Amino acid sequence: MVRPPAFLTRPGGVRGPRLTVHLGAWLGIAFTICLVTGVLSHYVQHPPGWWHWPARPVQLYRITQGLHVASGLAAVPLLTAKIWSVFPKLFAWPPVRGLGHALERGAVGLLSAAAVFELVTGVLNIAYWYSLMPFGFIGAHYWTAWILAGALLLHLAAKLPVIRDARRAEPAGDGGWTRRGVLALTGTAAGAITLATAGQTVAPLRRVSLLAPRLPGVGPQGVPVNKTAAAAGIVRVDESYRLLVTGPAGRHALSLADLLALPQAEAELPIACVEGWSAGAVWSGVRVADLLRLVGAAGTGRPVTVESLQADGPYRASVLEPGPARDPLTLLALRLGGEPLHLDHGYPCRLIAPNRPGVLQTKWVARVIA
Ligand SMILES: Nc1nc2c(c(=O)[nH]1)N[C@H]1C(S)=C(S)[C@@H](COP(=O)(O)O)O[C@H]1N2
Ligand SMILES: [Mo]
Repeated sequence: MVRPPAFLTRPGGVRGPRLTVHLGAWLGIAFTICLVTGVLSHYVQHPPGWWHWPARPVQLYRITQGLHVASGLAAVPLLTAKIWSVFPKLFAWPPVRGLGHALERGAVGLLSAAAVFELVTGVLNIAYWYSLMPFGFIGAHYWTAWILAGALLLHLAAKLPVIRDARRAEPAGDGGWTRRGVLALTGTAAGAITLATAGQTVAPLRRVSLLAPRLPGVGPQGVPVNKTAAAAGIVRVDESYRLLVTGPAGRHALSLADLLALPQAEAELPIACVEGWSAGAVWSGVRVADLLRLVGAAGTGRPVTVESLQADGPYRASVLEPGPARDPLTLLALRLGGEPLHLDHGYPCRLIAPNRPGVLQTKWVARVIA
C-alpha cells in the first residue's frame, strides 16, 4: 500500500483540537465575510424582484466586492492549514464507527470539497483562467456557496463539544512545530496574500501588489480595462455613429456632436469589477435623466435598458432600475479625466452609475430604451 509521508499523517505533535479550533475560528470569520459579500454581489448583479440596492454610498459595492475577493484569498492559507491540522484523521481506522459518525464525516467531506471548489474557482476567475472552468462560473460558485454554508453549520453543530473542550486540550508537543509557530506561519501567509492583492482596489498598496492582475492607475487614461474594444469586436466608431434613445414620446438619433451639445454633468465614480479590482475616476457626459426627459420617460418609473454596439457577449446590455436611471449621478459618459473616452473605455459613450458593479457599466452604448 502507498503510504503518504509521515509529516502529513502522523497524529499528535502540534496537531490537536486547539490548533484546529483556532484555525477554524479564523476560517469561519473569513468565510462569513466572503459569503455575505458574495451573496450581496450576486443579488446586485442579478437582482430578484424583491431586491433593492441603494445608489449611495457610491463606493459601497467597491468595498463589499473588495472584501469578498480579499477574504476569499486570505482563506486559501487558512483552509490549507486547517486541512493539514486534521489530515491524519483521513487515515483513521475504522473509517466509520456507526451512522452518526458516517454522517459527520460525510458533512466534513462535503464541506472540504465545497470550500476547495469555491476558493479554486474564485482564484481562477480573478486570474482570468476561464478556460479551466468548463461550466458556468457564476451559477456553480453561487450554489456551491450555499452548500458550503449548510455543511459548515452542520459541522459546527457536530463539533460544538470539541470546540468547547479545546481550550483545555493542550497538545503535548514533541519538540517540533509549536502551535503558535503554525498559527504565525498561517497568519503571515494570509497577510502576505492580502498585501500582494489588495492593491488592486486599495491604491496605496499598489507597489506591493505583486499578485494583483489589475491595478488602479494602470491602463488607458489611468484606468484598467477588462474587455478591450478589440475583444468585444469593436474596431472603429466613425461619424455615422448615432445614439438611439427611445421612449413613450418618441425616438431620437443623436450624433456625438448632439450629445456634446446637451448639458454636461460631472461625476466622480469608481469602476468596481466583480473580479475584485477597482479604480476611481472623474467622468463627464450627459445625464441619463436628461435623455429620458427628451423621450417623455422622466416620470414613467420604468426601468431603462442600455445596449452596446457590441454584437454579442453576456455584458453587451444592462438594465437600470427606475431609481438609478433617474439619479443625477447616472451618466452616459463622454469623457474620462477630462479627455474623450479611450476606445477601450467605451468610446463614444459608456454608462457610469453610482454604486453599481463594473460589469453593468455598459461600454460603447448604442441604444437607450425607456
Ligand atoms: N459592452 C460591454 N461593456 C462592458 C463590458 C463588456 O464586456 N461589454 N465589460 C464590463 C466590465 S466586466 C467592467 S469591469 C467594466 C470595465 O470598464 P473599463 O474597461 O472602462 O475599466 O466595463 C463593463 N462594460
Ligand atoms: Mo468586470
